[in-house]
Amino acid sequence: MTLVVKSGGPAALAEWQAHFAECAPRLDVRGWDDPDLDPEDVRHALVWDPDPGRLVGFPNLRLIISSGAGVDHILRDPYLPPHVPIVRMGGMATVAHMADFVRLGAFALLRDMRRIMANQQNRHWEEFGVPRSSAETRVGVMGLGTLGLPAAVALRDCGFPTIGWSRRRRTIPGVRCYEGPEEFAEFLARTDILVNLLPQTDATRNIIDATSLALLPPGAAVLNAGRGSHLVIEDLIAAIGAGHISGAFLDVFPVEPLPPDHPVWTHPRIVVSTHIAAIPSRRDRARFAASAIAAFERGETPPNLYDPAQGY
Ligand code: NDP
Ligand code: OXD
Repeated sequence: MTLVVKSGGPAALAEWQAHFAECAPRLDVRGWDDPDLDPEDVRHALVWDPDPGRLVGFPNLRLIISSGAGVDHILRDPYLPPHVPIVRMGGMATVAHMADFVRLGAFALLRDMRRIMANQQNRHWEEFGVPRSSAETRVGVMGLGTLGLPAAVALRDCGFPTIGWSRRRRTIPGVRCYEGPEEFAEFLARTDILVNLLPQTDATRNIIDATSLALLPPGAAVLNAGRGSHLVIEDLIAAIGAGHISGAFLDVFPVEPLPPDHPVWTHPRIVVSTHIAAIPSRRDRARFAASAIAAFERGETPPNLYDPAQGY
């Protein structure tokens, strides 16, 4: 069975092959641009941002596995074969990395890490306090799925009073959960640090805009690890300029790589990271992909299946 891989570029292929050889030795792992690849042989594809029109050229393709947790980079292909199921990257490593990242982001916003780093860079000695402790800072997590729910639990366990919001109501001990558009304003009004872990869908595009930012309490901050399309950056910059929002930690952007002249790179109240919130090792991803393929080939429903009806 042939698995074609497009993730990490040609330089990563040998590493993918070595990891799959360990956990799925019967898979024939080939590169995306392998000139000897017979398209008829391809049964599975592990991809990040596949070139539009390429996947439909594998007539026997049975399963697509996203090399990341989101699938927007796959869905943008207008020729995507609609009958082929898509598995989103998952597994404990992705969950653990994201939980670490939201803890980092929440504490960085709480303690104004951007200012600490700027002072170090400028050799500027400044004694400054922060308005509240973690126990006094309410964190609200948007999206309580594979990544958002454990992230909310991790934040709760760090001592932040934590709430969550999702499409359907979730139940998480110690985390008050809100659901749907009708409870969104109440959720925002009780959130000092807004953590976004939503998927990109028609319903979530631009969800953090001037209107929702205005519903956050004065001094609130934003951590966006979902997608760049969730946040209207101009509205965020305006809300920071107006003094309503105290700062932001942004990991994802509408255009990636973020263009060098983009104003957020140097904004004194915004921390920029480069879409690195949850990047499990290739070994972990190969193991997850191999287990999804094995489940699929046994006729079982693989984990983390994309639901076209919901769009995520
Ligand atoms: P899941 O599909 O498991 O969870 C999605 C969550 O969002 C669910 O709780 C779902 O609600 C909720 N949701 C979806 N649509 C809406 C809506 N319209 N209103 C309210 N809630 C909604 O996704 P994951 O947790 O695996 O991943 C989330 C996203 O994180 C990815 O799509 C990707 O964009 C991003 N990501 C970013 C990474 C990074 O490095 N920055 C790494 C990995 C992922 P319900 O529970 O009711 O279904
Ligand atoms: C993503 C990822 O989907 O990096 O953003 O996994």
